[in-house]
Amino acid sequence: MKVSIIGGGGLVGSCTGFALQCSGVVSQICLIDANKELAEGQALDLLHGASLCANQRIHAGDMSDVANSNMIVITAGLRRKPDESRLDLINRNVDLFLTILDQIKRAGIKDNAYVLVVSNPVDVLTYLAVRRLGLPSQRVIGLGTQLDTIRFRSLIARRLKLPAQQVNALILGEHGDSMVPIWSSATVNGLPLEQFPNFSPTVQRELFEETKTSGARVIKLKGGAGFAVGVAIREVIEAIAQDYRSILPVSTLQMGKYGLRDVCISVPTVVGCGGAREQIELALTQKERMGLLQSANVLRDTIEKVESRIRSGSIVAVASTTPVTAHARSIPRSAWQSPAKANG
Ligand code: 2OP
Repeated sequence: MKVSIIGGGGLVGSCTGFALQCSGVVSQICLIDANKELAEGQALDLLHGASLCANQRIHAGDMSDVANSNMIVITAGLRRKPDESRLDLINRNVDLFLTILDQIKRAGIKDNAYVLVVSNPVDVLTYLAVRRLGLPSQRVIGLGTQLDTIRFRSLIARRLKLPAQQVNALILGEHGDSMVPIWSSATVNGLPLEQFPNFSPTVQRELFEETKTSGARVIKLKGGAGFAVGVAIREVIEAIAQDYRSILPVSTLQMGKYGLRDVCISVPTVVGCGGAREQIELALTQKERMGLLQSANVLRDTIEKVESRIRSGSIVAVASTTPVTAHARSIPRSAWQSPAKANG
């Protein structure tokens, strides 16, 4: 499997490359970036470790590499500021993302390729990719709450002094402020988490808050996520490459499960050969189900605003052959937010 990482010179993209190298599952890793020299440096640094990791072809490339790629990972985009929500980021990232989508189409993506969207706000950008790339929707997947879920499990393990790999707990919904913790099915090696010592409603609240703010905290401390998001991406790619049919909380176009349609959001999804093979409707508590619906409403609302901006021509893909720049024209938030909210 040839994996091309658009934004591969950056922190998320290069950590993804390293995670794929350490797992040895894919045969080729290509790093594409607006900053060509950075991509070359990251690829060379990875290559230097090949003799201890895996027999892979690792190199920097450009958008022409998309044409024979089996998996295209899009991590390019501007990072949030510590106090900025992922949805706030959309007014800075959409036209950059549309430019990337148009460049992928111009390069000629394979009909049986997969696209994994990581750039934020990932659910909205995944929806745009589904609608604009012309691939079957199952082959366009957003990282969604996969990263939030592994953070959630790791933080639960640390707080309750449990083995991290035996903690099973899900975050569903938006990869953002409206994400939903699914405590009702949380277990430790099959045993209900809520029966464990030191587990309490206060611990629940604190752990979820810590999970929800993890992205912003990492941005504040070190500028942005890298290691955890890299392994989160690797798990999705491995599930496809090996047809594991893993059940992962990734963002895909909803077809009716949980009453959700025409929105990309994270629900438990069987991921394997073909991409998102099936969405699984879990029995959720009333509170969890309401949280998921609310999350979908937040995303639908933003998608509608973005689509009307695209239709009005205020968000345009920069149709250019020059490499994607990482600095997109901003759309004044007030331009697409209702006046009442604009002062919010
Ligand atoms: C995060 O939560 C990059 O959105 C990603 O860190």
